[in-house]
Amino acid sequence: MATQAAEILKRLGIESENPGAYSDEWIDCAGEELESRSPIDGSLLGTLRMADSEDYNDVVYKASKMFPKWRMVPAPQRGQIVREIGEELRKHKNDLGAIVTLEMGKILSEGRGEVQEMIDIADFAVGLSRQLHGSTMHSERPLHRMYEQWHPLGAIGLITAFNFPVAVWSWNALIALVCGDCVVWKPSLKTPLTAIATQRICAKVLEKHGFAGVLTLVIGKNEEVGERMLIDKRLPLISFTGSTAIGKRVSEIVSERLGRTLLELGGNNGVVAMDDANVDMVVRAALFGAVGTAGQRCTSTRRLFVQKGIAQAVTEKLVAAYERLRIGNPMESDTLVGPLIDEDAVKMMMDGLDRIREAGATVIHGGEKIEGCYVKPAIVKAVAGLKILKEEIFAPILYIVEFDHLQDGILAHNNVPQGLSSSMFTSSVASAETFLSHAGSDCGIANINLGTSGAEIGGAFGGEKDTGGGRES
Ligand code: UN1
Repeated sequence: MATQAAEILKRLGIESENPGAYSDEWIDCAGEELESRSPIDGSLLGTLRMADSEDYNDVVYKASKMFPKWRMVPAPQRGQIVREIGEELRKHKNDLGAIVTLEMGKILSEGRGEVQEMIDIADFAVGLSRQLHGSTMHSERPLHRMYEQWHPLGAIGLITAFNFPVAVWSWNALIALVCGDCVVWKPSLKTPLTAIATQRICAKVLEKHGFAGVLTLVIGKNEEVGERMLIDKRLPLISFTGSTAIGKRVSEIVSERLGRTLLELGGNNGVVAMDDANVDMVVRAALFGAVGTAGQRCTSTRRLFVQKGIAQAVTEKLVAAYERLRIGNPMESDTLVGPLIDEDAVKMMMDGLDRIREAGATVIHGGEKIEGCYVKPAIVKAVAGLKILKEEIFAPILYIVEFDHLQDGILAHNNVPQGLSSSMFTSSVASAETFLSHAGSDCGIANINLGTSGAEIGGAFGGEKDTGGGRES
């Protein structure tokens, strides 16, 4: 793998040592050194020097200084620049997708899929750049005209997570760009090289047009960067993807200064499978939803509620499908499950399984450590109402819970603090409509006969309750 990785990194301009921030040019930062190691085999992909608080200040200063200039560019022209960014991303799709896989560990088709999402959102943003409509209304005052117009906010702060190191950036950044905002990006410290590679590709386009500083990057520790962003009045909006616990803190601190937040926090997504569902479809969707991205999506399926009549068939088929899972190197095309992000994540999963057993649920398949960051995805048999079901464990653990009637299924499904994504499998229009109605799923996203994971460009992405209520893309 070493030579393959080296070639990909080189083509993306990643060196063995890299600068950790970009304001309107790359900055040789003064912070600590950070190593990026692949979860695939622990190999060192590269190092970088992180930003300290002065580097951070420099980045925000440049982005804020660029804002008055950028906001005056007509939106359709901003859109043309985003179109060029999309074209550059098309050219680098395979390499950028591969670096996502090397650094984050998701399988190659998912790594490339993420870059495809960036390309799609670029296209979407180009269209939007000619459609930043506002309404006009009749005034009650004579000879008076009244209309709404959307204005840019400023430089916005964007804090992204390791599990979608590039797609979520693009959902926010490329839309921000057509709206006339600048972007200060703090990526996860677990995927810094992916961020540097993305920044290299996209900043070049802006530099060419004289707009260096519209998209900026600052990689640094929470104390030096993350915490400063929250209190920084120069960043009127903070978009944050991550855990509910940290998201609450983000919300509190940013609201304290009357800033705005866009939060995309924990999910604990459930599928409700009715007796009249297509069993094979349920099995396929639950499998992909639970083990895809090794269970590290905020949209991963974590709870499968099955009506009594098909419970046994679904369980048996699912166990059989788990037995055939190909777990291994995510760079190889026949692998379905790659490693978890790091050994801490493995430990978190094992601790989670211990607590699940203590709570009285039964692990009926998998759940073992393999080696390094690799694990066997687990299936757990549980009963509705168990407290641990309310917790998001960020690992491939799927609960199967039986229920009797539609209403019991929906109640059990909604009985968690989180509210991101949900699905029902049924052939009954009445059941489907109930699930989609306000008497049904309480999540931001509700699907019928389709799994919980996966986001589609242009459909507002986000959740209710402890997921934070924000909408992206
Ligand atoms: C998807 O399921 O395709 O952290 C998108 C996450 C989300 C993105 C999920 N922010 O998993």
